[in-house]
Amino acid sequence: MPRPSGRALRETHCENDNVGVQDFVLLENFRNEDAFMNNLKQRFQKDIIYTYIGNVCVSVNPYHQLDIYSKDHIEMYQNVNLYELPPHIFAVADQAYRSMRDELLDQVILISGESGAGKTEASKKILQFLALSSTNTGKAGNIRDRLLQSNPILESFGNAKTIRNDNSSRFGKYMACNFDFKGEPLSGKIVNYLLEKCRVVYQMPGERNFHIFYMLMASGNTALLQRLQLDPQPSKYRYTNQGDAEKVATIDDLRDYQDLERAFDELAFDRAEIDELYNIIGAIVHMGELKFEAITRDESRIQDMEPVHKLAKLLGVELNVLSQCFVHKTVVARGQEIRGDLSQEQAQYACDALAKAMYDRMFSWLVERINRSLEYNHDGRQTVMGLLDIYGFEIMKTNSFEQFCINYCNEKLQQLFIELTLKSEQEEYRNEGIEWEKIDYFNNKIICDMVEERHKGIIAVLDEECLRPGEVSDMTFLERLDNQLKHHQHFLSHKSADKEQRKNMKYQDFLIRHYAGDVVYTVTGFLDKNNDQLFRDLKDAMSRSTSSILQACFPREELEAKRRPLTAGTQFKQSLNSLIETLSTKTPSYVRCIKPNHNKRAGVFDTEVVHHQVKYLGLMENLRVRRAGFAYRRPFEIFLERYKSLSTATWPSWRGSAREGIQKIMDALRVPADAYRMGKTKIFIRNPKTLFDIEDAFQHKRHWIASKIQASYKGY
Ligand code: AOV
Ligand code: MG
Repeated sequence: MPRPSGRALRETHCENDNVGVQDFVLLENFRNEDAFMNNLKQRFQKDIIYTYIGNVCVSVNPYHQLDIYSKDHIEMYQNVNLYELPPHIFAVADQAYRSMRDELLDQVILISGESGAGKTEASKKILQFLALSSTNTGKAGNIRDRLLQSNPILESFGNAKTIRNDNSSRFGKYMACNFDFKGEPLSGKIVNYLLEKCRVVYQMPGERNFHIFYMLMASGNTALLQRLQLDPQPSKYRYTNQGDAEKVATIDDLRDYQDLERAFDELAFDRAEIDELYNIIGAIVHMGELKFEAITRDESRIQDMEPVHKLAKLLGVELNVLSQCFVHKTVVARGQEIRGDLSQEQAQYACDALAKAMYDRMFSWLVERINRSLEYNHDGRQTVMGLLDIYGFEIMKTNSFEQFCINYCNEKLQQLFIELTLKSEQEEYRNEGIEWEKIDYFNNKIICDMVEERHKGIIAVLDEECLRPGEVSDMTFLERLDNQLKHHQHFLSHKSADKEQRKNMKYQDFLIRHYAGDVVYTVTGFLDKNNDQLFRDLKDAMSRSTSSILQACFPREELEAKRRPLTAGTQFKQSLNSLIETLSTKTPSYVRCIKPNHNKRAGVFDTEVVHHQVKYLGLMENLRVRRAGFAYRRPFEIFLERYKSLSTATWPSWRGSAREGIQKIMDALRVPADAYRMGKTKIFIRNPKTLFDIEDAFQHKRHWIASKIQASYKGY
C-alpha cells in the first residue's frame, strides 16, 4: 500500500504541533536558556513531549498514556525524514534503522536522563518500532518476539520500586540486535552492568526489593508458595519489608507474574530452570530470617535452625554444610586450610553478603540464559542496532560507592558524546572540504581521568587501599585520596575544603565536581563494597548445590583460583571501557529524557527541576554546537531526487551532475549563498529554517502538480 504523502500526514498529524518550535535550532534566541525552557514547557503543556536538537531527541515524561504509539503511528513514521513529521522517538528509531539497513552502518541509540525520566519506556518504544519494521514470521519473527519478551524477565528481576520511580531499573543494560541485509532481526545479545545488589538485603523507607519477590508472593500459586514455604505476605520478611511499601498502587504484582511466566515460555526456558530460579528467590527470603547468637565474643551459632532446613531444601545443599558455612571462615594460606570462627556480627554480615552475591550472580546467569535464547547461527552480512538504557546521573541524600560508579559511568558517556558529536562533525567537515568553525565546550576528560587513571585515579587508590596489608579503613582511603588529589580542580575533601564548602560536608566526605554538578560522596563502605569478598565457606557450600544454576554461579574453579578476583571498581571500569569501545564504532543517535517533576505527576512542569536536567544533560551546549555549523546535510543525489521539481531546469529531467542540479534549485528558490555550502558529496545547510522552507515549497509544488494531473484527467 502506498504511503500517504508527507503533506497529508503533516496536515492530519501536525495540526497539534504548531506549539513553539519542533527543533530548538529554530529558536531565534538559541543562546537564551529561558527561551529554551519556554519552548519545552509550552509543548509539554500541550502533551507534545518530543522536541529535537538537530538529530538529538529531547523527551519529557508525560506521566500519563498518550495515543502516539499505535501501530498506525509506527507505520506513519516509517521511511520518513526527521523533519517531515512532528518529532517522535519513532522517527529517531526509523532514521537509525534505515541508516543501518541501507547504508550498512552499525547504529547505537543512547538513551540518557535521570531516574524516572523515561529511559526504559523509550527503549521499549524503540524495540516495538523495530519489531514492526521487520515483518518476517520465520526465524526472524521468532527472534523478534523473543527480543520483546526479554523485557518482562529483565524487569522482574532487575527493577524495583524506588522513591523516584515505581519501576526503576537497578542495572545498566546494553542490548544489541543483529540484522541481516534485508533488515530482518537475526539475533540479540544483552550486556548487563552493575546490579544494585545491596537492595536485596536493605531497602530505604518507601522502597521495595526487586519486583520478583513480591510477584512470587502475589502469584496465588499455592503449590509454588508451598514448595518455597513462603507466606504470601511480604511484610512478614526482613528482606521484603524494610521499606514499608509492599503494596504499590501502580504495580499489579499478580499480572506481572503472569506476564513473566509467558515471557519465560516465549524464550523457551525449561520448567526445571524456572523452578530453580524461584527456589533461589525463596531461599534468599529465608536467608533474611537467619539469626545468630554469640557464643563468645568471636564465636556464634545459628539461633533457630528452622530457616536453615528450608534453605537446605531449596538450595539443594546438605544441611550440615549449610549450618557450618554461616558461622565459620576458612582461609587458605600456603596450601593449608585454616578454619576460624565468625562473631555474631560477622556471621550476620556474611549471611547478607551471600544473599547479595547469590542474587547478583543469578541475575547475570539469567542474562546469559536469555542471550542463549536470542542466539542464532547465521552467515552473511550483518549489521547491529544497539540500545543503551543505563542509570542516569544520581545525587542522593547520601551518596556511596554505587552512586560513585553510576556517576562515573555518566561521565564516560558524556565524554563519548563529546567525542562522537564533535569528532564526527569535524571529520565530516574535513572530508567534505568545508571550513570548520571552532566551538568552545567543556571537555570532561579531566574528570574521567581523575577517576580511572592508572596508579593515580580514585579507583586505583581505592584498589591499593583494599590490598594494602595492615590497618586499612575507609578513612585511611580518604586520607590517601586527599594526598593524591588535594590540588585537583575537580576534587575536594572535608580536609581540603574551605569553611563555606565544608558546610555541606561531613568529616568522612569527599566531593567530585562532575560535569553535571557537585556530588558529595561518603566514604563509609567504599572499601568493603570494592573488595566485594565472600567468605570461602559460603562459596564452597553453594558450589556443592544440586541446582545447576547455583553450580554455574559458584564454579569450583573460583575456589581453586590462585589470583585474587578483581575488585568491584576495577571490574566496573573494565566493563565500562569495553562498552565505550563498542559504542564508539557505531553511528550514534541520542534520546535525552527529562522528568518534569519529582512527584510522578502528569501535567506538572517544575521549572527548577527541568532546568537542572537541561543543564546536566548539556543541552544548551549541544544546541550551540549544532547551531555553530551547518545544522543539516544531505547527500547530493538524495536531495536532488526529492526537490528536483522545484526548478524548471531540473524538472522533469536533469542530465547534469547532482551538484549542479542542486545549484539550479537553490538559485531558483533564491536561497542566499551564505545559507548553504556544497561539499564534495553533500549539501550543507546552515539554518534548518532554510530546509523547512525548501520542504514547504516542495509540498506546495507537489499539491499543485497533483491537482494539475487530476484536472487533466477530468478534461480527458
Ligand atoms: P527510567 O528508566 O528513566 O528511570 P522509566 O522509563 O521507567 O524511567 O519511566 C518511569 C515511569 O514514567 C514509567 O513507569 C511510566 O509510568 C512513565 N513514563 C515514562 N515515559 C513515558 C511515556 N512516554 N508515556 C507515558 N508514561 C511514561 V531509572 O530506570 O529509575 O533511571 O533507574
Ligand atoms: Mg529504567
